[in-house]
Amino acid sequence: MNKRYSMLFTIAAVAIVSATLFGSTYTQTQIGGTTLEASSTKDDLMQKIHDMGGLELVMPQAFAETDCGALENSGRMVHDFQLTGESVDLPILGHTADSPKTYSAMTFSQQIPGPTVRVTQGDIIKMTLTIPSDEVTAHGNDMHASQMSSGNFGKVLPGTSKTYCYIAESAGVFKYHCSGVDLLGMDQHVLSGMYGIAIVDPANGYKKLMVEKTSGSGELDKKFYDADALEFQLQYNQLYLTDAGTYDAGAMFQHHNTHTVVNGLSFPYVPNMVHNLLLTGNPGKNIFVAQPWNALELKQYQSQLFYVELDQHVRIFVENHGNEPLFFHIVGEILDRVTQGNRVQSGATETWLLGGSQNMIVDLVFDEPGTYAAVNHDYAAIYTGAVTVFVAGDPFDLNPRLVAAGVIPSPVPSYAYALGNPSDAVPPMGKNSIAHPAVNVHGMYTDERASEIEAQGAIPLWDVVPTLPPI
Ligand SMILES: [Cu+2]
Repeated sequence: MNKRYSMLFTIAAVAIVSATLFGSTYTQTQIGGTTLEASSTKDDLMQKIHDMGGLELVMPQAFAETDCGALENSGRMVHDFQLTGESVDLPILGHTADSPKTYSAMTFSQQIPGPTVRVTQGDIIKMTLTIPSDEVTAHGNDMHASQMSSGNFGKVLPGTSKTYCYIAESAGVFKYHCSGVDLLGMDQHVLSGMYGIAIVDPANGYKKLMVEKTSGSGELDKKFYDADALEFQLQYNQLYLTDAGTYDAGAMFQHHNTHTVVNGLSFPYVPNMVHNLLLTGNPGKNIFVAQPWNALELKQYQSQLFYVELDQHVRIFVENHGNEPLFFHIVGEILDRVTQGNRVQSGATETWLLGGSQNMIVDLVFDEPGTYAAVNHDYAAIYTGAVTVFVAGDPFDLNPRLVAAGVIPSPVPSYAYALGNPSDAVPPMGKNSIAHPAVNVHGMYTDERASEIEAQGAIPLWDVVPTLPPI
């Protein structure tokens, strides 16, 4: 394939559904600040506390020690976590190279979601938020992995930076998000893109995965998989936008979202023209119902797929940043284990529910070659973007063709060896991580950020694919 193809698929169907469902824009007045004021006075409150016998505040160590100097010299591992707060325009559904369609995004470090920080339970996270002097607003950072006074999450003004340290005492997945300008506008900042996760690996590592199977004669058998796993991260949210691409608070208050985003994009992990070509011989013949990010010119925004091996332990870190529930389901699969914090919540379950600001770790194994779509099993969410396609093994028998074309030297257990997995879905390596065979540049990144991801070793498929021999 030696020529570039323009966007080959119009998203008319999606646009029509979106326009029908979400065309109207609410202009209802926001709740005023006065509504939030407590009705009792400070003196009343103090008197009540006195009458109760007073309060004794007992602060755990992680809560009390927010001084970086003392923590940095404690002998614990310190992770320097540097973030910037920057407003930029980024593409939305319907965007093409010829006809740009963008919205007013807010980012941590020019990417949505912000960078993932990964540590081991008991380590110290040293967070520094810097706001460039030309940024239009102040920002803050509330990290749910911390246990410290909310005063630390206050506003950081343009041209300044702020640092705090804390011990990541609890294992699990934890959201971090902009706290607005001392809470003001927090909804706008978070729903415009200022969110990310901290992954805190358990001090003793992850547990083996046990999967129940029945043998040929029908008796129950247990199969154990090593704790090491191929890992992905999936972060869910919504966009509430006006036609002009600005934040629509009225729509938010009515829960009328305009897009559902997974790692910052609607429909980010569905087939693209390269998959069309490999499977049908025709880059213009779509193989999936919605392929909105379907041209090499879209670079880091061109959709990509997740590739896993058969009989491989897969671990997915999931966070729901949004206002809507997430009914996490993988079509054709069963979630072998669901963990929240460091506690197993369920095993062999079809769907698991996450409310706003909730997370989980899903462990599973794909047994059969095929394609599997991870969805928010809410139809409104599916049709507005919550679809992630996993491809397990070699269901399309591409190995002989890839070997014959010289793309790979010998058959491979997953297409990740040829095309890589998307960079925005691959968390940093942790205690029990299996390295991905290759990673491609994909995500809601600015061009500048995409260049940095590429410099770290991710493959720019939009440059590489046109150089490949006929397959
Ligand atoms: Cu902000």
